[in-house]
Amino acid sequence: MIKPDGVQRGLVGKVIQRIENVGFKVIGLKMITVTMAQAEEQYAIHKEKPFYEGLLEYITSGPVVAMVVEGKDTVKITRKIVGATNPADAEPGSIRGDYALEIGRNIIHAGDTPENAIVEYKIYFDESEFANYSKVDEEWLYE
Ligand code: IDP
Ligand code: MG
Repeated sequence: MIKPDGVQRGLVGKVIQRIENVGFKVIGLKMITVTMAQAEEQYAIHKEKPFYEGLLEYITSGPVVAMVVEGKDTVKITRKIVGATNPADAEPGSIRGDYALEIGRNIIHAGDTPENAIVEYKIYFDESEFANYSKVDEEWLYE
């Protein structure tokens, strides 16, 4: 999910480009404004954290771009492309390392396990919305 700061800062194209670059297949994509109920569901594990209220305010503060992608080791590789939670610890070359300065304005959200990714996409997508297609580069991406 490209968070409200990513949208406001005009980084939607750049972020999606990085996800596409490695070869992932985008199967779901939409601009939405996260409701408070959806935000509470997405960030339920952080309910007791001191930053929780601010996090809900941030993620609901403007439109976001929600995206579902498919590929090999998608969660592991996406987390590397995204970079560490705190941009100060994120490597140059990662999205957060290249475009963000603060942990509370870190541009992008990504599921941290395959199980959580599924739980999270269900907040925003019905599986019937996913595009079912093959990409022409697949035979050169996968051995
Ligand atoms: P992640 O986004 O890298 O998975 P999480 O630890 O799951 O990181 O935290 C969720 C989001 O909560 C972060 O992306 C960030 O926006 C926000 N957050 C995490 N820790 C802090 C903090 O200490 N202060 C402010 N916001 C935080
Ligand atoms: Mg997380």
